[in-house]
Amino acid sequence: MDAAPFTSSSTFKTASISSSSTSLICLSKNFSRNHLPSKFKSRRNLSVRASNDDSVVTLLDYGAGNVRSVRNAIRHLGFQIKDVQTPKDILNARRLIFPGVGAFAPAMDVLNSTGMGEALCTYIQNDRPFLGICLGLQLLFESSEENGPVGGLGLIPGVVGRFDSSKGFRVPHIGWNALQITKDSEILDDIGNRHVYFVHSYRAMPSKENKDWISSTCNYGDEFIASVRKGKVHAVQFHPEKSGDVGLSVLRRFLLPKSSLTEKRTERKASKLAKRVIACLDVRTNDEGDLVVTKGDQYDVREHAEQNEVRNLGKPVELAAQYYRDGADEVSFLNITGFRDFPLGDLPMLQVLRSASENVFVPLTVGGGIRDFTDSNDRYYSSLEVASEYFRSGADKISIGSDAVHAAEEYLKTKVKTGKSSIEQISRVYGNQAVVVSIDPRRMYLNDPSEVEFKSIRLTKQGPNGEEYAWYQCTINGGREGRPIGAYELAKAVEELGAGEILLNCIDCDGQGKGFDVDLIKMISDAVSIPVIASSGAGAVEHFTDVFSKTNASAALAAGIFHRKEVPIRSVKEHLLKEGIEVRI
Ligand code: 1PR
Repeated sequence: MDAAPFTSSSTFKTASISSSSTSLICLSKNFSRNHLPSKFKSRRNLSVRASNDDSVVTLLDYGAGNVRSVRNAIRHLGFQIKDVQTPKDILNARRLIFPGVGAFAPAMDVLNSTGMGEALCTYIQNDRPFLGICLGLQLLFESSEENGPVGGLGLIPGVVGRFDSSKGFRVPHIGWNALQITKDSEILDDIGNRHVYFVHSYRAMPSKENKDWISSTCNYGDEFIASVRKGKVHAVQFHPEKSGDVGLSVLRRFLLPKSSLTEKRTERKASKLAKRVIACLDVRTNDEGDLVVTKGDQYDVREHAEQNEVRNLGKPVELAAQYYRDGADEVSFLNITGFRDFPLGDLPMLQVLRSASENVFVPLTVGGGIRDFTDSNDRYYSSLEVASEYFRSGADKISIGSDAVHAAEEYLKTKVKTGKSSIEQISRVYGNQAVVVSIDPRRMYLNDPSEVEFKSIRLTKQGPNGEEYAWYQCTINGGREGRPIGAYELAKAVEELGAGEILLNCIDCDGQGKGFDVDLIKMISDAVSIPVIASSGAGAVEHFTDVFSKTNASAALAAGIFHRKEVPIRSVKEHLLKEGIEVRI
């Protein structure tokens, strides 16, 4: 798994992707510099010849999706990129970065069918500078349980397995963790006790057979391998390109190994997963035709003055960069009129994403209008195509609103997973960690839970007429239409369909600044085993402590308080830390 698909942007146009995968065991358990498997010896005489240009980084992008952020990070550090076109480019690389994306089996298929796997093995065997990222680490192992068992490159002993969600840990593992550094790794020297960003459902485990490879581990239910290093060969399970400054320093240390960058690592105990603080930008075109960040009051984004204009709180790219600098753990863009406009026609929105991803090195989510669509020329676009364009433009995750409600209703009616819903299509290709479902529920008060067929809860604060219960009705089209499905039923259904995360809004609380709807967030975060992002209503730092201490939310998202500069992100995090809640600083 671990992000992104096989799209038309494939660098290796000739690679055929089949469902079967052949194992490419290139090195046995005893990795040695002089041993090359006979399978490869007989096929080609591969020799490694490094190119001389110091400013060039060779990138192995086998076309499985969004490596734009890796490209952006490399360029940001002042390097140029040479894309691998043939196996020879791998052998001739001066330094090679392999940001594995997509699922294990199709990745191995591409490596096998293009000869890239063989070249990779030779390159690594010759101790040439290599950095694998995420799946780029997992592929070095003998095999993976993902879509398998499937054979890997076999350089490192061990099997890549799935996290065990039965232990109460949410899978995918999404978010920021500190590492337990076990040996000098050069590239990790600046990390110390700072957090790095992970997003994966599969992981490799330490064993005595692979002990000499491991440079750091991380604890998430199990202790898993966070990075490996042998000689000049490095690989990390986390995403340096999405880990803010600390991640950029990992890349810089790989690209400039001799640089005398400061700060040596400090020992620390492995941390828990940090709670995330997310800045959200609701984006739409205003009446002058400019794309602006707006903010609703219970989803009403128009000023209540005579002109009735769309509230304009700033420019999307500038605000995203600002929030990144301020310490946001993620930035979300919601194209709030996407339900009526066709997002691929919304070129400014795609441009916003492209520009933002050049300077924002934490995860970017984009939502709005992700659904199947037929344009005025009768050209049909699948939701997968729409999402792919967002991914290519720099999104790490996409968020589905209205279409997820339709899919869940259909699924609950038929109990059949057709494989055709946007959630299923996109998660199948990009992995479920890339698919967020955004829920826009409205509180419906009840005197008695038996009044509705949907799950209701006893409220901590009674309704306006003394009601003690409520159910949460899902809406579509930006809260304009209520649907016959509750937030609880929707959350459970979309998890089954393959969503990897839930963004849980609440129309009643949106823009009110009176705190999150803790009752709702507790109900949903207890019901599913995927991460839940609490949203709507933040007005003070205490509201974040409240939601994290009373619910199982993995992240909290806010918009208005950040846009109006009422509470800086830093103050939120300092407060959480003071209250003993782990966050990334
Ligand atoms: O239905 O797939 O096209 O997706 C549309 C997306 O746009 C959905 O994610 C939906 O939540 C969002 N959306 C649609 N209309 C509005 C609106 O405000 N009129 N915004 C809207 C939803 C809610 C939050 C907001 C939090 C925090 N915005 O994202 O940022 O409530 O606000 P606060 O901290 O100020 O309280 P589709």
